[in-house]
Amino acid sequence: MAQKTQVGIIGAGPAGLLLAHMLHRQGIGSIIIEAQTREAIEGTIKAGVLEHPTVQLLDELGVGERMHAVGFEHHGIELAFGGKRHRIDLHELTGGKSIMVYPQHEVIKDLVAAVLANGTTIEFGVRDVALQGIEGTRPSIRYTLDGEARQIECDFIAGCDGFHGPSRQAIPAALRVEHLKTYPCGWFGILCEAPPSSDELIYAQSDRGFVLVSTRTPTVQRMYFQCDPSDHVDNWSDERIWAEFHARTEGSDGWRLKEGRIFQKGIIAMRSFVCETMQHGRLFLAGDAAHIVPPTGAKGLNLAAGDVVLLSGAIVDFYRDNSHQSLDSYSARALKRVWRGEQFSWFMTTLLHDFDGEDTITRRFRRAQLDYLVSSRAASTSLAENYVGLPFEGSA
Ligand code: RFL
Ligand code: PHB
Repeated sequence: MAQKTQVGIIGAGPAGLLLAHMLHRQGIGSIIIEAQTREAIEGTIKAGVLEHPTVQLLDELGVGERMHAVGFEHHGIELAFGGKRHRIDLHELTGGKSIMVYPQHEVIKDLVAAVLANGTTIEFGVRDVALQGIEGTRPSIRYTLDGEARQIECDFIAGCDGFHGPSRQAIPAALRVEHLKTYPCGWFGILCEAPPSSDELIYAQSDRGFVLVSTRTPTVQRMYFQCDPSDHVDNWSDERIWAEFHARTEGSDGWRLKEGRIFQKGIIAMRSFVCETMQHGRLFLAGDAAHIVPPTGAKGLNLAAGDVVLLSGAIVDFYRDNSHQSLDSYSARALKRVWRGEQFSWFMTTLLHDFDGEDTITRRFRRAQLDYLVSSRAASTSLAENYVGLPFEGSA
């Protein structure tokens, strides 16, 4: 079976869904194909923090209602080190900006509902996806659904299929420069039934390694501690997990993390990756398909949103003015914001994690940088403006 549309979108993550919705609002048709089921994408626990520009974008697109109703706007974060907690007042330092703690799977639910409501087709559970003819003017995507061979013929393909998807590989290897850094640590993430331990996120550095205290709802908390990436969740009883969290977070002020029943555990790898270029012929990559960051800066989903703003704008320009100009410069423009987010994520990761075998001078440098960050307004402001998110290109 062959279908025709203007933009064929591979992947119903934040990037693919946002793109379909933005294109629809400009009268441009698309079809999304997704490898997983709707239940799976709406239930996978991932990101928690939305930057100020992402929140604004979701509002502009009319999909921000539930986010404001059940998400939490935070005006600051805390950096904990040397037994003390230090507040970074994001709101004051950035002229009134903030971040939103709202889980990625809730964003996905909002976007899937909006995209289906506007009449866009999402085909879930596809297999054997192959991109064809991207160097010509009429590319196509072949795939199977329930064993039946299918095809989408389109003007453009948007590769929004995450780090492991096939789109990036469709760019000839000789035309791709891939930059990769693997960190010698992972994050052990838990979800637990407990009240919040803090009104704001805590990024804690200690000699035993990093801890992040985040939240989901008034009764569900999200927390992470730095671990060996090759460790296994079965090695960690609930008791051992809590002992590790306490040992890494307790300081001189008597503050103590609140415990609760742990109902989800997982280990996450930490990588920085960028693919240059993000486009080839009629194929355009967006989001994790082209770049990933370690989660310490809370940037991945937000970088995906920035890509989609540029890509949808370029596609709109093409249909409105018959101009290739914005499309041709998509990768170069997108990569500027991507590299900023990549550098910030690396900075936050190396600032807050301890790595085995480090020399003592590196540890002292880290402490000097942390002291500077919390004592200099200039340094705090730089952290704050990156954390709340730099403006998307072309937006205020
Ligand atoms: P996604 O979300 O990976 O979506 C890609 C989609 O493509 C589908 N797919 C295919 N579909 C069809 N055919 C194929 N052959 C396919 N292969 C794959 C997949 O099933 C999937 O549905 O990429 P996208 O849209 O680029 O979005 C990126 C974000 O998901 C990611 O960057 C964030 O989750 C990163 N991240 C965070 N980002 C933030 O902005 N703020 C945060 O606070 C934050 N915290 C995090 C995070 C990621 C984490 N993990 C789990 C890696 C915390 C964690 C723990
Ligand atoms: C989360 O709540 O999952 C979260 C928050 C901040 C980060 C990463 C993840 O930097």
